[in-house]
Amino acid sequence: MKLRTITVTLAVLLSSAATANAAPQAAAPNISLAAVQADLAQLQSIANSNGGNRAHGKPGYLASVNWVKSKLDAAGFTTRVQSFTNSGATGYNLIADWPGGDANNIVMLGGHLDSVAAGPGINDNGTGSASILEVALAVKATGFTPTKHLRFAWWGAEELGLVGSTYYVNSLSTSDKSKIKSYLNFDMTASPNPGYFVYSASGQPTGSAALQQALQAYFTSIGVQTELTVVGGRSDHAAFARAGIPVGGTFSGAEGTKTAAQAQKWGGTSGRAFDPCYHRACDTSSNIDNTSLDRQADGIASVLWKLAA
Ligand code: DPN
Ligand code: ZN
Repeated sequence: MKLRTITVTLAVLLSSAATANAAPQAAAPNISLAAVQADLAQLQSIANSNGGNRAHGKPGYLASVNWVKSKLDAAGFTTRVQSFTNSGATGYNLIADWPGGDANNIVMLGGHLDSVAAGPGINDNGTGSASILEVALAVKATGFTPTKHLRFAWWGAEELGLVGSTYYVNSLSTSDKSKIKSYLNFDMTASPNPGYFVYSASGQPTGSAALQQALQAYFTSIGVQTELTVVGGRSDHAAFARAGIPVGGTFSGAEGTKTAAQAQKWGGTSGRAFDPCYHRACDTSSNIDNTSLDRQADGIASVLWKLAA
């Protein structure tokens, strides 16, 4: 981390020396692992006091929305709760806009905030939810003034079939959709036996080579190998891809088994699932690989700063 910070700082100094009159570009912040972990502990505690889950239609879901929203409101985001009905229950998407930037040129980050009914959903998807929350809060904390407009979203009822994200995309006009130039999805970023997967541009109707490459470049910069994966219709980026919006994302693996070659490059245990607690009661705050959690959160910030500066 330290060496990388020094290298980045040097690169920034050199590039600002080369372009003496250009405005300095802020380097992406290092997202605090402790802060992301504290958010996961909070989501676990919300599940504990609400029957053990944060599922669509259950009180733990709305409590999760209200908690994330309060942190964003306090930081100065413009938040909106969009409700919808599914399976006889009201669901909610939380959308947060950072004021300013080019409203016709939007970079959007999202992940689902609901768990399955079987458990608290901490890796799936407390991790993506907490990571984009801390990246959003870092926008405020660092005084980042992006050229592009930033929008963050926490989706409801993903586990029932991408319901919230699909509802959101369908609620947009053609013109609203065309303003979203990139959608990045983070669903499971700290699987206990982690892989480092980047959504393949060629696997999506509108997978974006630029987004794929930006995510790959971050992992290369920290010396971590990646593999491409085709997530297809398994997470919320699919709703955006179907609407023609360029999508990308990362994933640390679910029920799939880590191969010997993958254990060789990433560590962990071959012949074992990336997340043996996927969709189970044991997907708790203990079901997390902290190295993966830390790298992924920093990577989200790195890519956002590059895309939006
Ligand atoms: N859609 C995820 C879930 O919530 O169950 C699992 C998943 C995430 C699968 C990302 C593939 C990629
Ligand atoms: Zn998920």
